[in-house]
Amino acid sequence: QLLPEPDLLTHTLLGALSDDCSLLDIERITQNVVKSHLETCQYSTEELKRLTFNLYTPEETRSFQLKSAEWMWQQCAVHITNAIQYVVEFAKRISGFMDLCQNDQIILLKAGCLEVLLIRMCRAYNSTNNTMFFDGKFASPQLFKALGCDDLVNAIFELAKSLCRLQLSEEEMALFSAAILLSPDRPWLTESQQVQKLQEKVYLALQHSLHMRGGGQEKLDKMASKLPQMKSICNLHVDKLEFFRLVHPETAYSFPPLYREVFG
Ligand code: CLR
Repeated sequence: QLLPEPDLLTHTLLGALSDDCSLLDIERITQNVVKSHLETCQYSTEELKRLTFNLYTPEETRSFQLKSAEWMWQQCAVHITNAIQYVVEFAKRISGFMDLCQNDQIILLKAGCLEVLLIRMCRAYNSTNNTMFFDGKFASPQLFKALGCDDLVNAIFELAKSLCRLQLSEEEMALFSAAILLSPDRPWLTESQQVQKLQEKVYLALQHSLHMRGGGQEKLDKMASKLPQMKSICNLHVDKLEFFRLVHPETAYSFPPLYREVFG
């Protein structure tokens, strides 16, 4: 065993960084990130809970399935764009993010916003009936059939299911989202050092938060183990979009500009 015990590692990390990241800093960061998350998460948990039994009927589901691929893609692109705007607002409210140069802000958002969306998605997912909140009601994966990308849709629902099993608190979700957004290894960053410093602090805050609730390191490992799944969904989405653009260039051209900019 080359690595020290997880607790020891946490301790060492906390110790090593204590100069520029005290417990007080960690608490401040946690509060800032959680507040930013709650202010920008689009739907409150109460709201989503209240709507749990608002399901698309089989008839409604069928009528979605009979729509054209163009129409369905357009709808989804609009909803995703709307959700991205909230992620941008989340990023802007994370202290330190706006101090980065604009170039880096854009790189981080372009590279990370879908991943953040995928984390947020588990709030909008109901694992008891495998449905997702979509345009006011809960939808099954079959509803998205017209898109012609069952593999992507199924992968998204699978991820939602497995993230749900982790039973992340809003605090854990918020810090996990911020840590992913602040990834210093995104290509073309100009000040990745500064991004890394921010990520380290958020990561410490996440570790601290998990530590407080017990079973910390194990949960952190489980969260980290979802990253490859998230990456492959992002890649699959880009592939599907590229193919769609080839077949329906005029529809793809009328997608919301922000969607085209982020994924184009
Ligand atoms: C994710 C959490 C956000 C709100 C939100 C908005 C749009 C939703 C998305 C959530 C979940 C996934 C979703 C998407 C619209 C279309 C997409 C339902 C709930 C489905 C899976 C279809 C994928 C389409 C591909 C073309 C990408 O706060």
